[in-house]
Amino acid sequence: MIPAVSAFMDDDDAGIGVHDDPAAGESTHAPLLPETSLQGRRAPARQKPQPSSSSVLPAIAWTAVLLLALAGLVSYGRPQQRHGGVADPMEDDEVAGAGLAVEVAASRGVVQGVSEKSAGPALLEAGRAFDWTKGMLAWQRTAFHFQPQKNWMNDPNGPLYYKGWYHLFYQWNPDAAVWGNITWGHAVSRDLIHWLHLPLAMVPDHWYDINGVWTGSATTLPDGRIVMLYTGATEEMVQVQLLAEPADPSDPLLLRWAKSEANPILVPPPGVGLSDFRDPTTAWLNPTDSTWRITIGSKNPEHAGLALVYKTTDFVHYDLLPSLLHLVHGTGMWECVDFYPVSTTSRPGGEIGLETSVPPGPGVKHVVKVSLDDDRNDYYAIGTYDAKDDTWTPDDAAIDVGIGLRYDYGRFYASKTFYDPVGRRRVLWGWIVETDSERADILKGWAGLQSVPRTVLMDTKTGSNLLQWPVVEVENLRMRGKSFDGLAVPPGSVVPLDVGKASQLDIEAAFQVHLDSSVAGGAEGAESYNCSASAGAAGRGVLGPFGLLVLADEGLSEQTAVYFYLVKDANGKFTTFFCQDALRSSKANDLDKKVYGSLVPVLDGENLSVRILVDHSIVESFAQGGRTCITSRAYPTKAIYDSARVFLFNNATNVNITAKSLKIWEMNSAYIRPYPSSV
Ligand code: DQQ
Repeated sequence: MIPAVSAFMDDDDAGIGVHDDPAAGESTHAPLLPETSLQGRRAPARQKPQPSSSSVLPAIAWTAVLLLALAGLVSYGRPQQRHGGVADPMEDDEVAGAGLAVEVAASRGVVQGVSEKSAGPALLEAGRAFDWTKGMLAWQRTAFHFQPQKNWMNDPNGPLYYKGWYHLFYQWNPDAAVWGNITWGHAVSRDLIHWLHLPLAMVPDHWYDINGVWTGSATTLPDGRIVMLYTGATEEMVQVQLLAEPADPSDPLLLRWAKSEANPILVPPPGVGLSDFRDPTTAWLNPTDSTWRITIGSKNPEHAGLALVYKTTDFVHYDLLPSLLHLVHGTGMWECVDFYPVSTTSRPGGEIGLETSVPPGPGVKHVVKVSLDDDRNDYYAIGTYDAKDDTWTPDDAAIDVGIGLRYDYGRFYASKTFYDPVGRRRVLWGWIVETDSERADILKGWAGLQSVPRTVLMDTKTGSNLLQWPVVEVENLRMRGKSFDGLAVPPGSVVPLDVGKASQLDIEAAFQVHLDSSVAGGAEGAESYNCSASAGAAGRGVLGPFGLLVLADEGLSEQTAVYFYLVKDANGKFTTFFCQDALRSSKANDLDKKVYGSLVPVLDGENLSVRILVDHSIVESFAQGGRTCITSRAYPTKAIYDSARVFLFNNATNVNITAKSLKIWEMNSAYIRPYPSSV
């Protein structure tokens, strides 16, 4: 399932050179709704919708979808004109907030029972507010990441596949570009890339969810029915669990949702805080008694994060089980818990994802993921699910959930997976927060992105981490590609790469590190480096940093660096770090700019490899086939539109690097438009 990063790494003898990639050029004309492909790299074959007696849309709805598709066909096949028609920043250099008092409210989340949701007013202290022009702000909107047409978006909710369509719901504020008034936005796709925005799925209209239709998950029952469980914030700001089902199961678009008469189906149990009880998971069948289980995150008075387990047969009545699925001291409130099986055996045709109810046993481990409210990062651990007592034990307690591995070492939160029965894969979405100020969000009129959907698999080579990789359909957006083979990057050098437009890119690079045995190892070894505490790409070490600069201007006054940094210890052992440096990503100061990153496992004989998706204000990076991932935001003021560039760099003092292979594709824009009736 994972596209082989090494597919083009074998041509050892390829000389230094730059050439257009002919295959890449073929995929310019990506599909429109309603089409799908799991092949990647090529425009998929056209596929008609397949209505069956149980899946026939009302005639009007189908007509509307087809009209929309036709309209899209006319406009597609060339990079989309976007950003409100602003083709060049210099066209629109009017200062966006000129003469406008932009009110930034104090924390709303905390008052309403969840934590603060965005970079707060602190970014505006001491007169840091930058004069963003309309052109700069318009450029920040992404081209192939899912985002609503306007306003605030946070967590992905209830992803599912139903009668030919992928459904994505999300936390949305219909009224403003800041968190609040939370409803469920809804969009559908044939291929996880191109989306139709649908009418709101659920709005706060009952006493039990009047303060917010919060996060939830979908379960597909064996007979095909969909059950949606979600959290409601009541009139009294109590967190309760709620049940909804499609009002018309024959509608593949699932336009209308019926909230259960039995709501609320769960209230906080004794001993659980009224605002510490949220985000029910997808249900799984316990094999010991063939009844359903769900888990819900919470915390105890000692500040341990924990996951409660409930048993149900009908999704209306529930029993709280005596044991917790898991608890970790000191981790605080667990939001958006996710729990799913992964296959630990490698298969000749490629690894596959597992459906949520696949029971524990040989070749199956279970992942627990939690979103830590304390630090707003998503942590996971791999372990064993004991179905007899509904408990889970991590493989390695030293990297237990909440204290060890993260899905992403940048900005990635409140994520959720679902099992895609068509692709036989587990797909992950995460909410990518803004790192600009709320003032800028209000000026630009939107805030929040979803990551590209990622397949999630066990890394059967290391046996100790997951692999995340953009779903293969992303490759259908690749247009003109360029290959650069065997480029030498000596210490202290910056190598420009002529790739044309550089705001929408898919980059795959493999580096050879020419290690000289005379390089002395440091006494502290791996302890001596920490991406976040370092000076980033500007800090020179013996064996790093080296990698790529994206969203850089010609003079390198703005740049986002994606890089490796090697450390050799006194015993000659190497440790590899993978980092992303946003410190110099923009000249503007009203931004939260950091260096992100962590260790990345590199096995004997492996090159260092990275895939980078650049999409305007987001840079998503995957090292070593997705063992370590970093997503950061960038809001350049100069490196935008035609001024965005890409460079290789090596800021190490004592190591020669060869970019053994490097491919860079310009990416088309995804087709993300409203469903006609929803405007
Ligand atoms: N977002 C939702 C909550 C969840 C939090 C509210 C995580 O249900 O815990 O918008 O970002």
